[in-house]
Amino acid sequence: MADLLRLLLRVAEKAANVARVCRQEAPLFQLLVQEKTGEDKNKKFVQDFKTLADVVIQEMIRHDVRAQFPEMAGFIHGEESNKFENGLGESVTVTVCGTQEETAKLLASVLDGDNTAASLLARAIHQDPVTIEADTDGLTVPLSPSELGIWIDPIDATSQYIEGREEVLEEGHLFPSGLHCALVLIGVYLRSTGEPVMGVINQPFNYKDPAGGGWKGKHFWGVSFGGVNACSESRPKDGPGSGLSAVLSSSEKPVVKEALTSLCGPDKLMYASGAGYKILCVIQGLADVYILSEGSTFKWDSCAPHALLRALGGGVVDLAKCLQSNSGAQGHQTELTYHQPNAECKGADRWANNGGLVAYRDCSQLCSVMGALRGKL
Ligand code: 2IP
Ligand code: CA
Ligand code: CA
Repeated sequence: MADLLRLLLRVAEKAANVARVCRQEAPLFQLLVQEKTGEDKNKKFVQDFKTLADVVIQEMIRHDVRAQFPEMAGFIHGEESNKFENGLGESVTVTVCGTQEETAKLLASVLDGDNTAASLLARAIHQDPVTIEADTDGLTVPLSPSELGIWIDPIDATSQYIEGREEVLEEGHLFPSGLHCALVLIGVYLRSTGEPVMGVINQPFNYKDPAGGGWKGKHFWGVSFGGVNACSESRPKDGPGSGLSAVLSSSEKPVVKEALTSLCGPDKLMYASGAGYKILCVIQGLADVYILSEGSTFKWDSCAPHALLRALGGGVVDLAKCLQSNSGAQGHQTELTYHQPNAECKGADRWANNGGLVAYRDCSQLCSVMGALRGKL
């Protein structure tokens, strides 16, 4: 497991490099944006963007994991399909080739023959990233790659990534929107039960080097299985007597906003972009809970940050199931799982977290939220 973790940290850093390169090269970035259509469209947005960066990153992660762990090959899933239609209406299957030159050639066909852009991208894909230090010493988990599957969201909060507003982050503060909301999410689950056991999050735009070196990223990881819990983040300390704080999507239903305002008070209710970023806020203690009453997130959004929350003693539950269950909020039956599709749905919706969700660090806080929402939805 430590081997897999080290690989995922490395490949997530490569992914972050690709995401940065795509933004830095303005003409490249313009080329990359195209609209999603058909069943893969995330219903939530009138316009949802699929970028070549997304497709390329996902394929790169798939390629690197498959190379080191061939037994995982059929179990590396992600948000994107590897079919990309270029400006000429030609459909190209994006794959990462054995060499940088071959990859550049293939990408040039996607990019309508733009060799400069294709070479830039191929270089980022094949470049060795800086070594990522993770204190994984002594991390022994009795799981083999043949028991595991992977969910990838190559870039979460695409809209923020595309809009590209720059924020200077301050320690201990949640910033509602901006480039920092865009995250690379790689989650690992157990094929037999669907429980999330490992997660890697890379935030490609964490801060801008004041010396002009461009954007620098930050990474986070967690492992949680059978009594072993390890995480790059430590459990935030709760302030004395400070009340519950919550983060929501700005498009959340008024009834949920009202119930949470009563529970937390207006000052402790916050809004932020990005499903992954909101769960990261709970991991970092910038909010205590994240509540979403709609099925607008997917397995690839929640798997990685869910594993980190579990490593810290929290979790992510299915809100609808939790509201129905008589046993209260506790009990693992209501935690989100990652191995089974919604059989009645089509396209991306097969993997939607249909019942909504609540991300939490502390079970008693989850109970308070359920108490406030019961009978209201
Ligand atoms: C999106 C993204 C959005 C989120 C939505 C996700 O993923 O995280 O920000 O909506 O649920 O599916 P909101 O910001 O309102 O929570 P992607 O950007 O990968 O499509
Ligand atoms: Ca997403
Ligand atoms: Ca995405």
